[in-house]
Parts: sequence; structure tokens; C-alpha cells
Amino acid sequence: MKIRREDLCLYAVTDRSWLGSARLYDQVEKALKGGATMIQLREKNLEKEELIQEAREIGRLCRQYGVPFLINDQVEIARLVDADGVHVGQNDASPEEARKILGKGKIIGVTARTLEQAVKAQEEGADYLGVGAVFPTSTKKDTSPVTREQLKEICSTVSIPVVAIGGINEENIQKLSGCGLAGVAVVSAIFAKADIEQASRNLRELSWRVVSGK
Ligand code: TZP
Ligand code: MG
Repeated sequence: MKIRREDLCLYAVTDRSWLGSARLYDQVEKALKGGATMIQLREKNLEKEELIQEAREIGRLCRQYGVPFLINDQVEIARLVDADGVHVGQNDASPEEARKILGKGKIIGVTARTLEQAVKAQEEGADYLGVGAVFPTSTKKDTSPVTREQLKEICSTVSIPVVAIGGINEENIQKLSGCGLAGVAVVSAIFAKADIEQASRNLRELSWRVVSGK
């Protein structure tokens, strides 16, 4: 599956912090029903077997919705479960290594915090970039801020699509208008909400406006 710019409009990244007694599978389905256009399984603490099982199930679900399904960090797991791709950070496998393992047909996303990292990731074969944190966030502890100017510069320099990440919610998302983004990636603004489907629906509409400049 090759990425299309529109797949990045509302990129929902999972986190089980707010699950309670719910199943992540069901929460992801709500996000999909609300209109999430891409899903990333981001699991930092699951045992390998559990992660594989979860990835297989959620991957099948995403396929039913025609939405790309990516794994965070772990290229080998992405290969094993035949995910649509992987998202790697600066301390994970390089895009070139990921490409070797996954092949041409898979999506490789890379986190970039500077213009230099963005250009390098593109040169190394990334299909899209995640840039952030664009706003303060408590979901990820080791983030550094990316300014609007930096974000705009990255978007206008690289030719691959860019999503912003970090602290994006219904209140601040419109501040990202005019940056040249393909979409937004969110964790808590979807998965921490009591009504995940509605949160996803609202953000999809707002993100579409940001992306299209309407
Ligand atoms: N990378 C940069 S910020 C972040 C990640 C994974 C967390 C974003 O979470 P939230 O809840 O959307 O701020
Ligand atoms: Mg990572």
C-alpha cells in the first residue's frame, strides 16, 4: 500500500492509558467509525506475543475500513503481522533499514523535529513525516517543541506529506492552518475522550479544514 496524502488527514495513534476495562480494539473501531484516516499501534509496554496478537486483530479491523495500519517503532513486528507500514523515531531503525525489512510496498513514517532531520528522512526513503511536538503534551515525556515557523519550513522544503503531532486538540488545531500540512496525528484528543467516535468525527472535520485551507 502506498500512502496517499489524504490518508494522513486524521492519524489516530493508540495509547492504552485511558482504557479502563475497555478493549483497545473497540476504541480503535470507534475512532475509525468517527473518520480516522490512518491508525498507528503505539504500544510501549506489551509483551511481544500480546503485541503481535493485538496488531493482527487491529490490522484486520483497519483493513475492513480501508484505513492504513502502522506499527510504532518495531519494524520486525510490522513485517510479522503484515502491517501496512511502520513509524520510526530518530532512535529507532533508519528508514533505509526499515525499507530493507519491509520492502517497497510498505509505508515508512519518520519522526522529525528539525529541518535537517526532515530532509535526511526524505532522502533515506521516508514516505511521510511526523513533526512535533507542535503544542505542549503530557502523553510523551521526552518531546521538544517545534515552532510554527519550523513546521512551515519543513512542509515547504520536503516533497513528502507531513503530519503535525503533539498536544493537538479541538481547541488549538486551527492554529495549524496555513502550514502546508497533510494532516494531524493525535493520541489523547481521541483516546482519552469518553466519546471516542464523536471526538474523532469532530477532529476529522477540523483537520480537513486545516489541510484544505477552508
Ligand atoms: N510524538 C511527539 S508528541 C507525541 C508523540 C508520540 C504524543 C502526542 O500525544 P497527544 O496526546 O496527541 O499530545
Ligand atoms: Mg519511536
